[in-house]
Amino acid sequence: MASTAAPASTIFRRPKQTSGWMSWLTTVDHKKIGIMYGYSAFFFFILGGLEALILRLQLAGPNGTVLDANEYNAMFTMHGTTMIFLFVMPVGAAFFNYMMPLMIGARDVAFPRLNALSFWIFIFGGIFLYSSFLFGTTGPPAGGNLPGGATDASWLGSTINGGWFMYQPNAGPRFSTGTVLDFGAIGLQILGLASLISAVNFIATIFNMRAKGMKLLRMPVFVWMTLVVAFLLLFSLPIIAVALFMVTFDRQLGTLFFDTFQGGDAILWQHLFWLFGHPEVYILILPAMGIVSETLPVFSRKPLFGYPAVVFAGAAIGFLGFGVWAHHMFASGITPVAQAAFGLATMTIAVPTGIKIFNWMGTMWMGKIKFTTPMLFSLGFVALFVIGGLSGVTHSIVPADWQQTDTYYIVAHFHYVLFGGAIFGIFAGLYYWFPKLTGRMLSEKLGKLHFWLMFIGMNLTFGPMHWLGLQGMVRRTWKYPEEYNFGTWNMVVTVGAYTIALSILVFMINWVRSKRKGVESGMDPWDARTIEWSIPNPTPEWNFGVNPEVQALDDWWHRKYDENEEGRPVRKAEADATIAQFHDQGVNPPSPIHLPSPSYFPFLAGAAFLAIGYGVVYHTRGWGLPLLAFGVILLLSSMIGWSLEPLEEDHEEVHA
Ligand code: HEM
Ligand SMILES: [Cu+2]
Repeated sequence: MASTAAPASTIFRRPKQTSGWMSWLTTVDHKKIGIMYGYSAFFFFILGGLEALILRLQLAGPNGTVLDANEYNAMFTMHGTTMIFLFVMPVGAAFFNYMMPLMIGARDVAFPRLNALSFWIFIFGGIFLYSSFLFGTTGPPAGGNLPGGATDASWLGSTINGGWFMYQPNAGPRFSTGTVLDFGAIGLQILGLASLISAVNFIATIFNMRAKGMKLLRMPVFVWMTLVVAFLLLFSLPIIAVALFMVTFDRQLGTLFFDTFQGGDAILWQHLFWLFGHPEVYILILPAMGIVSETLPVFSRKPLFGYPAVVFAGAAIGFLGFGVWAHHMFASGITPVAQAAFGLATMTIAVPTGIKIFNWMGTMWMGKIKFTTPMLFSLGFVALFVIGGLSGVTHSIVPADWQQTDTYYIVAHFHYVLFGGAIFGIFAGLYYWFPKLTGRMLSEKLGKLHFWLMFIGMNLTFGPMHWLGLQGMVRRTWKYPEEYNFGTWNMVVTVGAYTIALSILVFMINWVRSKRKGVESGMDPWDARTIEWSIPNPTPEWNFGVNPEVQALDDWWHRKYDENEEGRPVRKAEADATIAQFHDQGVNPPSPIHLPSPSYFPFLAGAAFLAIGYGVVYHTRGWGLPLLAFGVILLLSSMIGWSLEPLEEDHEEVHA
């Protein structure tokens, strides 16, 4: 390491820490940001999970007394909101951040400081949402009481309670008079901004920063799915942003967009919400699809079957996903023609989804399957996602949907997709790429224990919900009477939920132990196909010692293997030497490498949103507007500081 000092300006010094907590606060390295995204998302996963466990305690038997109606509303709202916006989306961002640049052979994302900004906005948005537990109030609706006759909100009930869909006008100022839904609307707005920023960043990165030779159709499927998700975010988030502004205006400034008593339109909210909300579910599932498209070939020891079809199916799912939103509104009074059209459109999504599933099965067909933990989670993903997909098709049949909607059948469906799909995919990815973070392996023994507990628990939890729903157990209900005979299966469901919790505990123990004491992984522990495995583990600060050049899809595999006449892979004689050579280049870069300098400003700009958020909620209090002004000034001055920052300060150069 040597450094040359030649700052252009000295007014705005850039921080230089490369270790200690300040280095995390100021980092612009995509890997560190990815790790921070991952840990914070996991933290929220625990919170969302605890909320689910409380819900399931309440519903374990008839006439539960753990929660009152208001608290139940608050718990399921925060549970859903947390899982979607504070866990699955950010954990997706963690993978995109850490893996995507490595998989395209880049040193960082296109705009490293913007990347840090998006992370800090997410953190402060999450803090803002959760602070409603401390500051939120739920007053009685105009002319009524809190649900269930409660008169005052308890601590558990003092948070956002309008469902993650925040249906209007229920979640508007007329029926939700406290502040909790202000926290909801503004918190989601802040979180949406974070995702929008990273979407732009990832699109720019994928289009501009690929290694030489990495044509679009040589990109790993995971990178493709990152791209599709980024476009989905780019097109869907502005819609929810507008809708949330309308809610905030209704609540803060007295507009009447959604107040049906004075000419507002409740269905308009549903259109805007689901026009975002449906693409959102693909935002949640496509990263997992990308992950298993990487792991299935590696552990089947075969190339991905029908790579272009998988890629185009992913893009088609993204595209079609914008045309089906009103299938969430079959029971909301849209015309029969609209119902028929949206029902049909919804069924078409089964086609590209089916293509993907057949291609994954084709990949495994006649493969030499290795049942490692990431493979088990990938297989779990495929199996459970198929079940969730099939029950999804049943919703696209309008009369069936009328029967199922707002029952536990729906709850079963979307948890099969989101838990069985998204979360199993995410765990497949965590086990698969853990060596890239740490240079060690997660324990296979604990991993398999984790998998089986989670797989069994998941089916115990969400399987019986199908028949509970068909028997008429309604969704969003805080209790059910004895004579309905829902008790037995609900007890099974609750036992399942706690089994899942146990499995997560096993995972955490595994993670903490393996990080320090796990078996060292070497460079290419899975004998993988893609170029992120052509550099040492853990990933060096500079990613690639030498800018990679790619000659084929699955370039790394082709450097290690030839095919014989029968099309079977034959390991090249020089494969070990190739690996050693890449390892050496990765550890000892032959020429100096320039890395972007850290910055204080993303953190400061992100923090500004906390002040802005509270300023808006409390703008009628004496200190509200000054706080809002402070937030805006902090944001603007951070932006100015950011733009005047010297490009690099004492830039670090890495020499051989
Ligand atoms: C241990 C695992 C889980 C359990 C036991 C569980 C349980 C529940 C329960 C009981 C509800 C309330 C249903 C209702 O009253 O309408 C619910 C709602 C919901 N859950 Fe989960 N859940 C789990 C994991 C997840 C995950 C991983 C996600 C997403 C990635 C998720 C997303 C949602 C959503 C979006 C709602 C709807 C909330 C709303 O209507 O506002 N859940 N869950
Ligand atoms: Cu949908």
